[in-house]
Formats: sequence, C-alpha cells, structure tokens
Amino acid sequence: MKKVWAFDIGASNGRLMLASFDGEQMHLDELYRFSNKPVHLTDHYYWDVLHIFNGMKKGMEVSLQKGHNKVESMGVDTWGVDFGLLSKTGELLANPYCYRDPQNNDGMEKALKHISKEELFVTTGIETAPINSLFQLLAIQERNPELLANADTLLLTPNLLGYLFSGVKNNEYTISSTTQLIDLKTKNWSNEILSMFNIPADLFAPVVPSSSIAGETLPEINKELGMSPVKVVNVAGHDTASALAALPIGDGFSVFMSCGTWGLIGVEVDQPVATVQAMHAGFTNEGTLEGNYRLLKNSMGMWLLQECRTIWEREQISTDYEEENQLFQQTEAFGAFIDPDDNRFFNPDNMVEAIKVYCRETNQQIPQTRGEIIRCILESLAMNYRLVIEQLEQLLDRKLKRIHMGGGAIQNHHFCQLIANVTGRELVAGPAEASSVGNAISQFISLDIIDSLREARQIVKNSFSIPSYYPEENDRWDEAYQQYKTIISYKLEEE
Ligand code: LFR
Repeated sequence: MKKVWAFDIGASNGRLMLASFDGEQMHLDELYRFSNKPVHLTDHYYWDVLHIFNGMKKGMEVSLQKGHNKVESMGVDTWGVDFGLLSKTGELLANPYCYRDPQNNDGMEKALKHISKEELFVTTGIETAPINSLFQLLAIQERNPELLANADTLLLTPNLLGYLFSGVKNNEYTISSTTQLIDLKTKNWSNEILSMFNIPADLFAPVVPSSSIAGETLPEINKELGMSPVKVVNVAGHDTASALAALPIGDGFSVFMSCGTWGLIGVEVDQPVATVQAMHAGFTNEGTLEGNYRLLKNSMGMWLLQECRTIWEREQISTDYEEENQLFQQTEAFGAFIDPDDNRFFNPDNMVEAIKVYCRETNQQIPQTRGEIIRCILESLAMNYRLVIEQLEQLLDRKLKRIHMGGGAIQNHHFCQLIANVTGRELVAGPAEASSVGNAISQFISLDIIDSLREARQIVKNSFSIPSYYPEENDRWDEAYQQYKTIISYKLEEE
C-alpha cells in the first residue's frame, strides 16, 4: 500500500486527504480541514499564507498521530492566478493579494492601453480577466512599487506553499498557465509580454512540468513534526487541472465541469483554440497535467450561494444545507433568472440584495424567500452551463453528449439532477473531491507507481462511486431555457 498526502486548498477551506493505492484501487480519507477565506483589510483582499501553512502542518500532525506516518510524498493544489513574492533571502515579503482585490481592475485597464485583448489571447491563449496575475502585477507596479522593487522571486500559490515545506523555488506548468504570462507556443514565460510591461523575467521561478519532484521536506519541518523526510511533488497545482485529471473521461464527446466556488466548463484538447470566436465567447486555454490544454470557460459557481449564506448568517438566519435542500424542493421552479457571470456578482457587499436588484432591473418577479433565492441561483447556474456547452459545441463543431462533473457541488444531488435536466445530457458525478484525487494521481505518476493518466482514470473508475444523472422532463426545461435566453439577450447580443 502506497500513501501520499494531497493538500487541496480552496477559497473557502483547505483539506488534507490521505490517498492510498494498493496497485488496483485508490482510497481517499479526509484527515483534516481548516477554513481559508480572503482577509478584507482597508481597500484590499489578502490571503493569510501563514494560517494556511499552519493548517497544513496541523493536518500532517493529525496524520502522524493517527499512525499514517509512512507517506511517500506530498503535493499542493490551489485556485489559480495568485502568487507570493519572496525577498533575496527567501522570505515572504507580504501577504499575497487575493484575486478579488479591486485594484486588479486598474491593472487590466493599464495593460489594455498597450496591448489588445486579441493580441494577448493569441500569445497566451488566456481570457483577459482582471484577476489574472499579469494584471495583478501591473496593479502592484502602480500602487505598491516597493513590493516589486524588493521582490526576488515570484511563486504561484501551490508552489509558494510547496516552497515553505521544501525550500525549492519553481512554478508548475498548469498553475503557471493561469497567469496570462505563459507563451502558448513555448509553454514558458512570455518574454514579449514581460518586456512590454517592464516586468523582470528573472522574477519568475522556472516553469516545471506537472508530476515532477521538487525536493523533500526541510530538516526543520521533519524535526518539528517528528517525521522522516517526505518528497514534495509539483502536482498539477491548479485545482481545476487536478480535478480534470481525476474525471474518468473516456471519449471526445464529453465535457468536463468542476464546480465549487467557480464553475469551470470545458474540454481537453491537444492544440489550443486561440481563435477570435473563442475569445469573444469568453473561453480560455489553460494547461493540463499531461502538458496539453483545457479549453474552458471560467463561470460562476457556488460563490453566489456562499455569499448569500454570509448575509444570512449575519442576519442570524439558518444556513443548514439540509434545510436549504428542502426549501429548494418546496419552491416553485422558474421564478426568476439571473446572469450568474454578471460583474455585479463578482464581489458585492450584499449578494442577496444584488440578486434582487438584477431581477428588478430585468422586470422579473423579485425572489423574496430563501427558497426563491436558492432556486434562482441554482437554476440560473444550470442554464448558464447549458449556454456554455452549446458555445463549446459551436467552437468545436462537435456534439458534447455527456458531462463529467467534479467539485464540491456534486454533493448537492438536486443540483446535479437540475443540470442534467436543463442541459438534456447525462451527468456523471464524481469522483467527489476530484481535485484531491487528481493531486494524488499526479504524485503516483511522479513516483512511477502509476504509468499514465489513462491508467489513472481507469483506476478512478474502479475505485470510487460515480453515479449518473439522466435528464428528465426535457420539454419543460427547454422552454425555461428559452425564457432564460430572453432575459440575458442583452448580453448575448454583445458577444
Ligand atoms: C477555481 C479556480 C478557477 C480560477 C479561479 C481563480 O478554484 O482555480 O479555475 O479561475 O479559481 O483563480
């Protein structure tokens, strides 16, 4: 039995999973979970890296206490685009900014004065969005130039966390691809873009392939935790890339979805699709564990509901999941729809209010009860996913018959059924904790315990329960979809 530690750190919590593989089946055990939310301070949003580091160490302690001490390696996957800056002496200079920091909008505006969206897309394959590391760096150049002047090395979040354990500085390919600073052709830092914006190329630790071994845990860590050294692996560091690796996709007619805070929808392709049509439809080409591309759209996910829960908690209203499910079932369908990707939902002060205002402005019935809000969110998300799948089909000129979905949202069975109904497609849900499974696969590949991703996906199929949801009541949902498209027609015309 071979065991590895998979750390999957998300934008609401971090988890340590123990993944065990006996040569035939893989098994996943959650050992520890800690909260991880962006910290709002004055006008900014930051990540508390030391809190994450401590959470990770605590998780390792729990593992050792439980007797899981013969662990081969560890790997970390996280959300994309964010990074930490190190000084010459290797110390973290500041708390990294969170992608929801409003200063990033200014960075994007500044960049687009020098380069067009088209040129950026053709060079990097990446959608122009304010959260991208490129624009974050430009915002820092403007607002906090001392930080950049003192910075010696930039590490993306999974590699920053890996560095705190190993002392090794590198940036893994899939997470690097989210920066909008990687050249699509060379799969390396784009000198063209860096020099255009006076960003020193030597700031970036080198790009390394997924499933490569960075090093091993530092003696200080081993001593503190009372453990033997453990290899530190550059897993597919972007959580979406890790999730995709775990989904048992068998043919070219499947679309993948990873639904947690975000909803990522796309397909795996050998060659990037960096056409004007892809750009206008809002698609992006990020990297895969095998060094290929994920043609996908970054859409809204459970963030809408997470933010409503924050408001309800503040108002001392229950946020019990079971109760929410009941409310969903008891509430009538098709009350009102929103465009989940509308900018106003990116980081509003009050999500519940923002949803109501949208409905008012689009002359719809305004959702009042918790059930109505939940219905409005989940139905709108599902409608939007159908729209994205149809756009993908157009771009690829191919029917996409099946959906493989991973991410926390698959625990919500009503939501899975809803997506199957709205899209009229089979939805294969799982494995649960897909990012952690993909993270572990990457480690087993790096350790030569599993040969290829193909083999790994077969192992996933044999190891986890992966239920299918089939579409029901097609006509009713089709009609509602047309209604949804009418409500967001102003946006469809723009695209
Ligand atoms: C999902 C995700 C998305 C990315 C967003 C922000 O967790 O990684 O893929 O676009 O977070 O980085």
